[in-house]
Amino acid sequence: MNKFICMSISLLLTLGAAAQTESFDLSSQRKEVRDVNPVPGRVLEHRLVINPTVQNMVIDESETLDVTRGFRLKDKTGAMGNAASFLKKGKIKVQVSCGDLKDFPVKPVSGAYTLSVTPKSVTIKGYDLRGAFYGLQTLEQIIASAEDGKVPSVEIQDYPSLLSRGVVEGFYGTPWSHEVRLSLIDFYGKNKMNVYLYGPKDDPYHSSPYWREPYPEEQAKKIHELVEASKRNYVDFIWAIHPGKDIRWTKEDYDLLVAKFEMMYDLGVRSFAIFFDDIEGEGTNPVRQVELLNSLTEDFVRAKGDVSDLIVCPTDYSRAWIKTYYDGPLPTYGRSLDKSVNVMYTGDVVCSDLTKDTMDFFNNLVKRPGYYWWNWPVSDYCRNYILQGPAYGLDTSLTSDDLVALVSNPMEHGEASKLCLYGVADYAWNIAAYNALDNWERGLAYLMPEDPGAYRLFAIHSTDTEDGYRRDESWETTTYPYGIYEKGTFDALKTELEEITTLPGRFEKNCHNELLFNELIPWVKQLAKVGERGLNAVELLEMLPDASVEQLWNAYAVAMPDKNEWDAFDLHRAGTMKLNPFYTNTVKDLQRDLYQKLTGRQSTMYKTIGTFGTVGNNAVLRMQDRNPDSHYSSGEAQTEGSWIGYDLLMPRPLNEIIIRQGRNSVDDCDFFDHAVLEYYDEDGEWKALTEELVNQYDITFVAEENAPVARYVRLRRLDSERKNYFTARIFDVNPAKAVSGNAESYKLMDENPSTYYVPDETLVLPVPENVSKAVILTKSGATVNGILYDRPFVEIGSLEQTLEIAPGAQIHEIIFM
Ligand code: 14T
Repeated sequence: MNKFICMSISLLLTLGAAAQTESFDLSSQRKEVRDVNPVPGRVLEHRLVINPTVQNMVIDESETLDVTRGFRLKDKTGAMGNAASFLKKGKIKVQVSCGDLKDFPVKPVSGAYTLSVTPKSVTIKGYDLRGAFYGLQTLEQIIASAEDGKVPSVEIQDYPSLLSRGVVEGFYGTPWSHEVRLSLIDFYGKNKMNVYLYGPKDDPYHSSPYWREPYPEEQAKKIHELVEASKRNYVDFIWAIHPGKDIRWTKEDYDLLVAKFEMMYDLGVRSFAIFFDDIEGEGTNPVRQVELLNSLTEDFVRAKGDVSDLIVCPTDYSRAWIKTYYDGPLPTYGRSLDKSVNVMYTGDVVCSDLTKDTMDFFNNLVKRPGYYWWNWPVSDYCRNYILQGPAYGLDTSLTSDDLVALVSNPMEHGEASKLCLYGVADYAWNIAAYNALDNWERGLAYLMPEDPGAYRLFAIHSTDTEDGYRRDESWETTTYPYGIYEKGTFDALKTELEEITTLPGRFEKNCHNELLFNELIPWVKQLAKVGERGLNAVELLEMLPDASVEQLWNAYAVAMPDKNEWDAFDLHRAGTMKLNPFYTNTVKDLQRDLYQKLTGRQSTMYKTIGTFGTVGNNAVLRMQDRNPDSHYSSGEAQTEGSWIGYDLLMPRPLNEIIIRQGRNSVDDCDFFDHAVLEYYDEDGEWKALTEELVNQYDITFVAEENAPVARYVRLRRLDSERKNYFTARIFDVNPAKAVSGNAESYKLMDENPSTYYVPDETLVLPVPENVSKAVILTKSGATVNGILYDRPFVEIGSLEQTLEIAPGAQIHEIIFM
């Protein structure tokens, strides 16, 4: 034994002493669902539903205004005609004016207003035109809350927590359509958001290759229309440029950039941003970036006089890679960037919670309060999900001293992002009062008033990303592990699953926003499928106490999804935290159980165990499929003591272990660059199978003679600076051998009924000696020795010298006994 092995073992003994009881403690691995922060807040009763939540409001229920009498607008601002068009013509006077609010307890900031509803009239006073406009938005919502045509008297004083609140269209993928953008701009106005930062990564005139070029006429016209729509909604349309991929720090490129800004100015744009995110090379030079921004502030912003302060997204936009030394990019910004320039920041990592700690860290470097870019509900890194959960992870003790702005980067599905933005708007307007759960409930009713229950039932099961920015999901649903059924246990779950299967029909009938419907429906349909599979799981669990192996396999196989169904699910994943795992876990345990009952032996359906919350996910199968093109990702950073491995279900000789770490074996960052392969021996200790492995993606262990026998194996990380995720393409223990010429045919006799193989030619298998029958577990039967067995569970009592299986059958396992 070399000294590295000795060292690693002694290290282990000290670290792991507590866990080394007689049997390895698996309780932490048995949790049904990984921990994520729960959604904060609680549902409230609202007489008036107003979003965003107003700062001060006093309702007097003893008096009411009869809104059916209609309204007559007295608009002293002269600018509210359009904004007040929701008022039905009639008698009640609505006076709107603008100006000083110093007699009221409101912050004197753009957007502040007061509103008074008495039994006779309505009065709105805005701090500015935006404030007057916001007063009208509040009034519209008050009128919509009328019961029997009446609303109570109410006094409101209102103003925003943050000066800038809104959206950055900053994702990769298909930019929003013009129609969706216009619909969103109206939504911003209604929800008192005042920023629309235009920066879709895949607009070539925003980024390379054409950031220097004018927009083609058709697109220029549309941008002008967006500017106009934004004005009507008191939204600042901010046009961003992303020049860093190929910018040269020359006078020529500077002039071209100014010329592009001039073109955008001519289209009506009055606010500008420069994004230096996701670039490498010359463009990242912070000294040059600062020179550019300072010059632009002088020569363009100040020279024009009617252009807003610039906004920059630095290359160091996330704490994960921010360099804090003196010459680092952000300290350089902090010292030399013009104080008027706002600096964007995404928090601790790319997609992360907004906290006091993270803002303090950033603000201290850039010497100004940051402009927060919240990477939620963006789904460009997980495009097969549609995120519909509550907006949470936003610290409600923050103030405008901590951040100047909050902009959310949404999904490429603009309409389906509104539910999340309803929360972002609420938080940014009134931080201290923000109640994530209550906001979400209100948002559902606002966006699908015809059937909020249907939207809710879909949304509550479509929130998490599995290995991205984790969000709580299905938090009201209880699922059950294998084998604990008692009569009555499943009633609530069954009822909910049944209701889920009806969702596509309910959306077709009740989701009258066609754009929203089109965005959601692929996921709604897949969730309905999850519901059907869940009902099958309930049925299997109910059968379990009394049914035979044959009956159970048949009931499972009949409903078993085929590959096409799983492929379709992978494109539109929903219910991934609880509902889908309920089915897949039930089925996995059933397969293990049936195999064991049939053969008296444990299957080779090893359980993945380890320190990562994702080891219970189905994604672990991607390192058990022998396919180097698919991989499992931990979805969370590795740390000291991270490990991943298998419970082999019983002590087995460890003949061969094959691991391929990373997404490739050359330069992937997501692997253990210092590790050791270990087994848990009968003395209750982890012992090394290899020496310490440094920078080794490909690990192959082959026992020489006397293979060690163990129930558990693992790859454990040793000392390392690495903070990346862990990924692996392959992690196999004692891989089974092919039984025919086709490599995939190992699945026929791998003692694993979850894998299957469909032979494409007649399969001839020698029958071993001393066996009296064969059981073939199939999806829908097979032709064996010329006889058609048309049930999934195929039992052959009288055996010849060979088994001849006709091609085309989906075969999960062949068992001789
Ligand atoms: F500018 C930034 F603040 C930012 O977040 N940039 C991109 C953004 O466009 C994208 O939508 C977002 C979410 O995927 O993350 C940033 O893009 C990344 C970040 C990464 F860490 C792209 C690849 C990465 F590896």
